[in-house]
Amino acid sequence: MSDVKNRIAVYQGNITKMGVDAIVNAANTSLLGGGGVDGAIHAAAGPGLLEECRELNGCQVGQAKITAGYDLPAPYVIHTVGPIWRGGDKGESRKLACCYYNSLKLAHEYQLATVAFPAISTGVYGYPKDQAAAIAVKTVAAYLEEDKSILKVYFVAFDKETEQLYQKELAQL
Ligand code: AR6
Repeated sequence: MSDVKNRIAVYQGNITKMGVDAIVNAANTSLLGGGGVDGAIHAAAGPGLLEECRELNGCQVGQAKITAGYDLPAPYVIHTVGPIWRGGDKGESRKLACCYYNSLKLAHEYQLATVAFPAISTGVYGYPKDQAAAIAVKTVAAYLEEDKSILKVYFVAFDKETEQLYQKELAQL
């Protein structure tokens, strides 16, 4: 796991500033924008992003779609839709893991080497932050073990608590 650990980093800050090949957006099924990180990404990318999203016909929970990054430093945005937390017995953990897995699969298909994730579902969608961090780190680590073409994954935490949760999970790898 040591190689995988070296390919994962935790950042606290604003994902729209990340100069990586792709940033991941925690979108909703319409892909037509919203609040939280979705709103921040659309605001920073400019109107071209929404225009391209209109052509995508939405996205299902756990799936991922890709667009250009427009005015963002990142040339691509991978849009994924996290599950809404409904108590934990409605397949939420599997759906959240799918978000990470399918986003990385898409990055691989586009030959992208560096990807930054926000803490999907942990804002408006109410997923418990500790459980979400565990799923995020474990799913990404397992993926990186199998796919050497992705060189680095950044977990971008907006708040200190989330950053510490990621650090704790990373230490356990
Ligand atoms: N950079 C990094 N992380 C951020 C940023 C940012 N600029 N802004 C917020 N976060 P949320 P969800 C963190 O609510 O729970 C939208 O309206 C935030 O602190 O953005 O998946 C969509 O359109 C939290 O830790 O996404 C959907 O309708 C994390 O990003 C719905 O919200 C996710 O919070 C999706 O809800």
